[in-house]
This record gives sequence, structure tokens and C-alpha cells, in this order.
Amino acid sequence: GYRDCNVDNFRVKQNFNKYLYAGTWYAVAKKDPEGLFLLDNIKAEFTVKEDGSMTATAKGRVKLCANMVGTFTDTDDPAKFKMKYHGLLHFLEKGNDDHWVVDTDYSTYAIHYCCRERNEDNTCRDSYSFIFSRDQNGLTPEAQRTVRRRQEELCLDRKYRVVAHTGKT
Ligand code: ODT
Repeated sequence: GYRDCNVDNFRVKQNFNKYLYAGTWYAVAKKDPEGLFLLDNIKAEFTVKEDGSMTATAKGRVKLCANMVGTFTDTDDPAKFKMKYHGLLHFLEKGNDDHWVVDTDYSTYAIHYCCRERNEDNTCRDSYSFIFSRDQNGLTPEAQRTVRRRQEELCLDRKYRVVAHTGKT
């Protein structure tokens, strides 16, 4: 069937609520960007500050353990943020990425997407995406079906790898 891979036409979570989104999420799958950074044992912790802005810390294994901090800027779409991030150690990555919440039910799963670089036809040249679960042991079969559908809509089906949690971070 026809798939629309124009990044501007990707659906994101309607009426996204960052207060319900806050808390701990475990990455259970990931589509890597060019120049992979976070490998496994990836855990993100989102907080909404008193002024309503969202921040997050992420931990994950690179070669050693990376502690990352991100601050989010709102855009016109409540599910689309700009994420400025840096590592707590100077040699860790830093940058400014899009941070889109494609879908979530807030209590079990969340699908994150970032297109770093686009092609001329507005399809994505370099993206990364996290599948998050509240439970570090994985998603329910029902959530997995939803996730698979969304991965196809992002034109990223079969591009994800499993993120292992070995309890090391
Ligand atoms: O791992 C990669 O290959 C690319 C990801 C690099 C950005 C990691 C920076 C995280 C900053 C702290 C924010 C936490 C929020 C995490 C949610 C989703 C993924 C960035």
C-alpha cells in the first residue's frame, strides 16, 4: 500500500499531556541514527518543572555509562519539542534535536521520534526513535501491535533493535 514518508505528515500524539508523561520510561527498542550513541540499559526520567517546562535525564550505556540531561522547548504542537541535551561528562554528545511523542497511552508505552536530517523530498535521511515502556521487562502484546503499526507509519518498520536491560545502570 501507499505510505506517506513525508516527515511533516507524520501523526503525533493528540493533546499530548506532559504531566501524564512524566516519570520513568525504559527503552525496549531503538532505531539508531548515524553515529549511534546510546547502546543499551537506556532509561529516561521526565520531569515537569513548576513553570511548566519539561526536562529529562537519560542514562544509558555507551562504552561506559552515560548520564545525559535534556531540556525541552515547547512548539506549536504540544507533542513536538526541541530537546537541547548534553552529557554530564564533557566528552559525551551534545546537541539540539527534535523530540516528537508519536504515540503514548502514558501508563504502558510511548513512541518517540527524531528526524535529524531530511532529504529534499522531505523524507528522513537520518532519524532515531525510541520505543519506551513503563515496565523494563517489555510491552504487552496489545501495546506491541500498536507500536508495530506506528513504526510502519514512520517508515521505520524492521529498522529497530531490541534494547537490553541487564540492570547495570
Ligand atoms: O542514542 C543515540 O544514538 C541518539 C540519542 C542521543 C540523544 C540522547 C540525549 C538524551 C538527553 C536526555 C533526555 C532524555 C530524554 C530521552 C528521551 C528520548 C530520547 C532522546
